[in-house]
Amino acid sequence: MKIVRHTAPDMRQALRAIREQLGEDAVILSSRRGPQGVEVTAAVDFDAARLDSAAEPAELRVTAAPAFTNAAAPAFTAPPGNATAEAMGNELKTLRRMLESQLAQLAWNERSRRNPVHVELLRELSEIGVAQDLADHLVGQLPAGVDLTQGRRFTVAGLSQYLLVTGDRWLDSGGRVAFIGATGVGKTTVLAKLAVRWILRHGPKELALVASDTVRIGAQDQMHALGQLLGVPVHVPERFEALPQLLSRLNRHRLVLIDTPGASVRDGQFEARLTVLASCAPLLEPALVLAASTQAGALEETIQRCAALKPASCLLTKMDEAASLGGALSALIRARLPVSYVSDGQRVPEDLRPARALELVTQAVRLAKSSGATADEDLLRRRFGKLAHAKT
Ligand SMILES: Nc1nc2c(ncn2[C@@H]2O[C@H](COP(=O)(O)OP(=O)(O)OP(=O)(O)O)[C@@H](O)[C@H]2O)c(=O)[nH]1
Ligand SMILES: [Mg+2]
Repeated sequence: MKIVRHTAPDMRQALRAIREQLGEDAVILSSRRGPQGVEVTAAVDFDAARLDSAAEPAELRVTAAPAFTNAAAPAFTAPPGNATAEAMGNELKTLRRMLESQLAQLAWNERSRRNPVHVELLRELSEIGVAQDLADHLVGQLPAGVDLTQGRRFTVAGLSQYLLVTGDRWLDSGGRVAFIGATGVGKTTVLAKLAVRWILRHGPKELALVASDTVRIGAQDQMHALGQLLGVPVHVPERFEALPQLLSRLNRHRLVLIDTPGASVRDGQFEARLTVLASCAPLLEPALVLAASTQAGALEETIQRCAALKPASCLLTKMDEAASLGGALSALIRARLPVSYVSDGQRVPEDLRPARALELVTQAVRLAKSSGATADEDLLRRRFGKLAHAKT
């Protein structure tokens, strides 16, 4: 392997000099601007075996790390005479990306060789939908020398330890809960399920319902019909902004369930309502309602946009519609947001249960198995190889 470094007034001249010295198979390793122009490091004839060589100077080992084959390497071609600075910039970006990808591949191959159990577990966690940083963290915590079966147990136990749950506390001892979330996620349905269950356990006396959704047509009728059916009062604030005054009058009820209007979390109105809810802080407990069938990225956005409200917990709905659960669980773990209840169907009150961490994680594993999810090998290499490379 031969590595050279050239400084020239501009990239074109540097590349030409490298081609003349190393030939068409030269591979650009890095480039940077300096006081004398552009400094380009290039190499030819990589030798992968040298990567482990301790005798090689550290700096050289680092630059030599991308031992990619010539077939995979970008062919070295001199830029056309009229190439603009932008085109050159783009070419460099492409080269950089290719280089990073090769580094990731190397790191992944090395990891597979040294620790096949870790690699298999990372693959399985990806199939479950667990976020890459969390998967890497879990695998990084494994005791040395565990086999695959033990490793699986450790990662499942680790996931369920990180996943927080609240227990059945609203139905046990009451609370003042406002259900907040995007449109159609199941806010009113979980409210109805909890109301019915409370009555079955404690009777209707100490329960009050608040219908603050004055936005959606039929939302008020829905709440009044529920109140009538259960024999409990339904309170309606004059305007959403009057919610704090209304709540301060409802202090003899042990459980107050507050329905709020759904909206896109990017909607300005949603944000304005969050401000009102935040002003009710000591009078209510905000609970996010998140549909497990929603894409993990969208869940993360909802959690992030509602963070100022400091929700104490969330409810996971539409579990029965979710194709994968790992992404949702990762988002909750990352946000340290405890789950109170999970809903897995439309039936009131049957399809609701208090969240249990191990049960949720086991369900995520089962779902991945039954859907036959397979991790994309190339994606794994890029994700975990990149991460491993970044750590070196
Ligand atoms: N499959 C399934 N459907 C559910 C679940 N929870 C609620 N739904 C259904 O989802 C639809 C919307 O439920 P709602 O409770 O009205 O949702 P919402 O969040 O109050 O909706 P908006 O008030 O319009 O924002 C209804 O058809 C519910 O029956 C669930 O866990 N699984
Ligand atoms: Mg509703």
